[in-house]
Amino acid sequence: MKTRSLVALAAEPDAMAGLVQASRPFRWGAASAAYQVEGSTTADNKGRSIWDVYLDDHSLAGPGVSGAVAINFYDRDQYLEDIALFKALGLNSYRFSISWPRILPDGQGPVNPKAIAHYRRFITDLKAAGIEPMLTLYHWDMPAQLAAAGGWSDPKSIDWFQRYAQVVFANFSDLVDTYVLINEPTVERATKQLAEDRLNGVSGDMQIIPDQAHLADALKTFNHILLASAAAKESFSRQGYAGQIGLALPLFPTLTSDDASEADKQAALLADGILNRWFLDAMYHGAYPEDVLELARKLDLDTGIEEGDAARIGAARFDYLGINYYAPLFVRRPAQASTIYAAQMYVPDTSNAAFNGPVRPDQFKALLERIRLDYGNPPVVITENGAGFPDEDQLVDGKVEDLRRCDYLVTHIEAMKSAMADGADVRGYHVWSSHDNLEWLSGYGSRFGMIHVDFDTQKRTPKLSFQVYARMIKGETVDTSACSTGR
Ligand code: IFM
Repeated sequence: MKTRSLVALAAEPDAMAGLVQASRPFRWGAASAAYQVEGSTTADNKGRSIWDVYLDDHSLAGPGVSGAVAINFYDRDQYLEDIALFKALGLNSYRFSISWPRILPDGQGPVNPKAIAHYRRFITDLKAAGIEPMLTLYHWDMPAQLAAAGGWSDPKSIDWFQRYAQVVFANFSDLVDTYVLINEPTVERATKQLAEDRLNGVSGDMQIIPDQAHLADALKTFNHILLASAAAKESFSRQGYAGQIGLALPLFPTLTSDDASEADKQAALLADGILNRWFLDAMYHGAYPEDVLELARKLDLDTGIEEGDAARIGAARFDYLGINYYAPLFVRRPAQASTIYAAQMYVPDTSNAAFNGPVRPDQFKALLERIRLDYGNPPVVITENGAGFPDEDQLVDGKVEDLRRCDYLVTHIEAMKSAMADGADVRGYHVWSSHDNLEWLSGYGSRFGMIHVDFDTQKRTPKLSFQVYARMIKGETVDTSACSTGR
């Protein structure tokens, strides 16, 4: 059966398999992040994060929109009910993040024993249900003091993060063997830029591709994040812990329209260099991409990058590549642009666009093929894949028929399997997200979950996508006809 061969394929030994437990079954999972689900933002001596500042102090997601309750996932009674749902769904993996300002309330020390105890109990509860933890150390909730001191733009962030990672490894290594160090550096940067723009009264949409004015800080930030990750991995290895360490990168196939000009194509290539190859080339080739470096030289950017930085990142040899895939990015050079470099993302007219872009499972397969062919076929875990659509997720007669999400999941899992059949070394897949939750600056209006949440009562209702994903995990052959109304 298809799914059995998928599992066998995923477990097949190869040159790098010593780094991943060859006997481990394929991870069928779902994902979430602390600030988006936990609530209880002042419980157990938690410190503040930049997101408490953005939403509670400045109402950047709208009046009254706050992470103070979210989906109440910090509450043990609540999360035990949720774990029971995960078990019913058939998950054997759950990716979640722990909150840096809970563990180290001021960002650097002292350690908060209540937070450690909370997460140890949560992980123990997950494992008791047969679900392996995939622990993310950082999913955007930078401690407020560190954010005020410059966050990832400050080279000291490398030491801040390394120290935090050491605390995490020391307190969880007996329970956890798979870590995601940092989630989506490029999207975090863009989201923070949007937040800062709103604070400064500048309107506009999120720009994932940094513009010329923000490029120096973007490249500096990405370099610090990669160095911080290398430093954490070095500590992990030095201390002799066993396990797998990676990052979750949001990778974006960059596309142009059929009638693209040379300038549009150049813009798309540079966007690919900045968003994708910047990370992949450093991690797998030990060098930053020459076209982006050349642009930085031409623009005389102060990136703070030093000789040997990319080599250190390559030498860290991360154990697996975490990929967050949602959609490709269409890129063009704006007609009016006067700067040397100008790359603008846009969403082409399509009836099939989700919140995060056009629905293109073919591009998911192409991305996995590219990783296999250009980067030596490293072990890959899909750390996020999923979708939300306007006007979906209506609760009617106790049911939520999220037909488009269901279709998205079926077609993307098929695309992944097809890439695996061609040899891509994919070891796991996590749907974003298990539940509807707090979508950052979009607040509670953009739902991504397989479990509907009534944000007033906290009532959970598994959606159609939950039922269909459960069937796929069981190994049933499912096609998109499962995603029709009234079954
Ligand atoms: O909700 C986010 C998540 O925090 C990071 N990846 C994309 C998701 C959906 O937009």
